[in-house]
Amino acid sequence: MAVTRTFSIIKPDATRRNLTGAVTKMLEDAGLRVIASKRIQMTKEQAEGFYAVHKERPFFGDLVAFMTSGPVVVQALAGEDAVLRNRTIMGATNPADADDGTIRKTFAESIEANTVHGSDSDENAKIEIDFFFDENEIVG
Ligand code: RTP
Ligand code: MG
Repeated sequence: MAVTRTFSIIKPDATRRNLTGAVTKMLEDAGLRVIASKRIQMTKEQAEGFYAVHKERPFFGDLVAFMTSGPVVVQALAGEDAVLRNRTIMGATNPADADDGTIRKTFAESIEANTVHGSDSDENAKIEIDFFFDENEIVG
């Protein structure tokens, strides 16, 4: 299987509870390697741009408010089949539906404050990594 990249966000509910290390450890234990990482305060414009695909959804305004409510940690991750590997360790969007042992089952507070984002395809992983990182910030 090929080593690929994905993009992850440790969301404000996690940074607020000082879970950056605990979440990152679960990603690493799942076979993912952090190849870029930075803690940022997302602007409203960044959050609206990043989640533009959801702009007609009823939860869009709340999602943008949540994602700008505190710091986030954006990361590029590498590993075998990284997108699927990350989605598996993250668990379902709604923590009530997430499998035991997943990040969201362990830490998420609600369907919105669900601790992590992960890209849903290789194509979106590249778009999302490029949204937050220059290539020279990524060290594989
Ligand atoms: P993500 O994009 O963050 O990895 O999560 P996902 O694919 O599992 O979920 P998606 O459908 O893409 O939704 C993006 C984020 O929007 C929030 N959300 N809120 N209130 C709601 O019904 C609702 N539904 C989704 C969550 O923060 C979700 O991760
Ligand atoms: Mg999504």
